[in-house]
Amino acid sequence: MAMTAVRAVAVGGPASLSRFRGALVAAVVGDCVGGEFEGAEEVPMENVLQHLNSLDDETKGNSILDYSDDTAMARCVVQSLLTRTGFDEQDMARRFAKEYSASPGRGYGSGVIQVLKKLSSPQLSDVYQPARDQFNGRGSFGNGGAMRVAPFALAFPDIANVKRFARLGAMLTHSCSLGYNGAVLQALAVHLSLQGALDLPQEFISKLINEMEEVEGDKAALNDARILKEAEKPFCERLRKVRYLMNQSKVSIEEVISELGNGIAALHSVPTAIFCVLHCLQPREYLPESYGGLERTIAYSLALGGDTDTIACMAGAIAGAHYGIEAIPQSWIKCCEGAQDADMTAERLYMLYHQSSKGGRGETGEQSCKDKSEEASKASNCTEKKNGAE
Ligand code: R7I
Ligand code: MG
Repeated sequence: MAMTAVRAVAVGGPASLSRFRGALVAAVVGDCVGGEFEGAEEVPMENVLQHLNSLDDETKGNSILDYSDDTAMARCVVQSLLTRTGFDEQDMARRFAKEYSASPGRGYGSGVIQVLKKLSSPQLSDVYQPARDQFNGRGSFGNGGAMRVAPFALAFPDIANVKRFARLGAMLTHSCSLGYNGAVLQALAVHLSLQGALDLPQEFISKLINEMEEVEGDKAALNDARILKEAEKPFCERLRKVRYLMNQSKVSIEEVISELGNGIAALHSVPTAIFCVLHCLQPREYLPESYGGLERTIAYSLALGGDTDTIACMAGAIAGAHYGIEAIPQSWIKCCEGAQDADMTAERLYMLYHQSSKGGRGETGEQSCKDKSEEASKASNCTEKKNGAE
């Protein structure tokens, strides 16, 4: 009880600046420190702790852990949202393409590279088309839309806008509902965490399930789930598993991997990241007592192996919005490329968010929302048609 009160003072109330900074910076830190174990099948906790301890080692000088495509694309999202004071698909697509051609070696998924190359063509009229062409016209179900989505939750105070723009932003590269709905789920988790919803974990997971019931109820999602032989409303199914696992007193890493996954599909990583945060709200005997919740979350995400940088990045964004910037060790921030930059841009997102929650967004922003709403239904119709034809 007393510990919660202390934390609440440090992090401030709902949507405090500390939470914005925490979300953006912890996402970068998760990406950078997670790179060490990406693709590993088994990661002993001992190795994770050794890696994290080495970040405190001043004798290593200025050695920096590079960020990967997760952060490279999230930075484009932030810059686009700030420059356009809202969502502008042309601008965001252009930034993704430009970033890829300037720095192609960031570990992009093999499929998405084709999309990014096509997005750089000046002849392209529909920026959603390259993503729709992926995987024989079904679109990618990878977690690339979800890994970069946190800034949407930090730009739009209204939950309907968070869902709408998270989906559209993801569809620029991931047009399969199992890809873009993963992004919607991740954005919802950051949105709720920013409001302080993780103070009541049972309600937090129930809210996510309720929201996703509606999100996954559309024709495109039901159709994709059927074609890909997944459960009806697959993210809801996974979130129920998260709820089951979070209520167990002991859960093995093997069980988490086999129930939730640790792979590059959004379905096998977004619910996993959410579980990492929920599981690490309490101290765990296999993690140092000196660790706070954010450090526990990052360490635990790494110990799952698989797509460690992206799972730690997504878990970091949710946990950072809960614990705030003060919970991230300075030594970790210093070691991660782009973490200090993220801290500075977080304040600008905070201002954009609070400006629009007061209704202060100008004409262009309002108009832009209406246009994007129309674009959303157009994009969703296309997906429905495409799937119907298969
Ligand atoms: O989703 P994406 O941007 O990146 C996924 C992960 C992230 O962790 C990145 O950081 C990177 O490390 O990889 O990349 P995509 O290329 O869209 O999807 C990733 C991979 O998922 C593809 O290369 C495919 O192997 C697989 N995949 C699919 N396979 C078959 N059918 C995605 N969608 C499909 C599909 O529909
Ligand atoms: Mg990754």
